[in-house]
Amino acid sequence: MEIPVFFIVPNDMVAPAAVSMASILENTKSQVKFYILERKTLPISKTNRAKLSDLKQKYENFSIEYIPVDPDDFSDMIPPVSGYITIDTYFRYVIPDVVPDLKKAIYLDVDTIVQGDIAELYNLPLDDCYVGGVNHPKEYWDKFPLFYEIVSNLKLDNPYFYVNGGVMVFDCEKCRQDNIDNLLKEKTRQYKEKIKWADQDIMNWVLQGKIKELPWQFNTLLDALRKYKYPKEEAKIIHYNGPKKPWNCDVFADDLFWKYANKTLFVDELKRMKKVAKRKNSITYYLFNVIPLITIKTEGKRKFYSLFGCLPIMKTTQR
Ligand SMILES: [Mn+2]
Repeated sequence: MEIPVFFIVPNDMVAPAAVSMASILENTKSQVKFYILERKTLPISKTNRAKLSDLKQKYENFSIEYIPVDPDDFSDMIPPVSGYITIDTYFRYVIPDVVPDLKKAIYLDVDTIVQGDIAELYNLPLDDCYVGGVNHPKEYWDKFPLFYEIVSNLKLDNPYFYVNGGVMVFDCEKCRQDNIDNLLKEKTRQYKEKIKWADQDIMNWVLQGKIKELPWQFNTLLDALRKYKYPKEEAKIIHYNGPKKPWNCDVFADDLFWKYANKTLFVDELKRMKKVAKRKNSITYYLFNVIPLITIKTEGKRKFYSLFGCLPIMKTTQR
């Protein structure tokens, strides 16, 4: 049995994708086939391809196929609200179609770490559904006003079922039979003014009633671990969702990310990315041009002020 795993990878996201791939391979004995959906207009560089192939030095149980997707096919779909999501997110729609004989396939975001056996996810029954996904933590509905606003805007039959798009399993055969790819594209164009979270909104809304709920362990969001204390050891797939990533700042449970990053040729690049991002988010004012009087660090909506580069004095949160 070969397990098909899809990633959407712009050339500047190859490094995190490699980390997720290494984590999969480290924890399964199954043969894995990676399908990398790349931008036709900006394909993955030769250097990056070579660095990905280097995973062969450590793992034998995989192969990679690159599939170019034309972003122009999605250009009339409105760009999603959150700045860190790009138009490539819509590439998910084509997964059931691009490899015609696939029965079933897994999709993963590049910001995931798989610490369980990927075969377990692949073997979960989807019953008669088009896709399987993990619902958001129940705490989101009470404690996250923006989330509540976005989800209620969709007027779902069950307003408490809205799966996260970072980990999905597709019944490709069934999707092809009912031409789901086209339906999703059509609805995205039709309702583009209404949707906030891109294809995730559309899939939850268009496919409602035909989405199989998968256990939380297969897509454990960062907040579930950090704020709501879901046990980290039980998470089979950790999803560093949101704008803060292990490669742009310190985030909860990023030790796991770096553990697998160390198994790839991308580890130095990732460390560099983080350094650059941290520098960009920090500004220091000097007294007499030599004494670092005050440093302001920005992390999302929060700002941290410190004196002399080390004494924390104040924290502000923008609402
Ligand atoms: Mn993600």
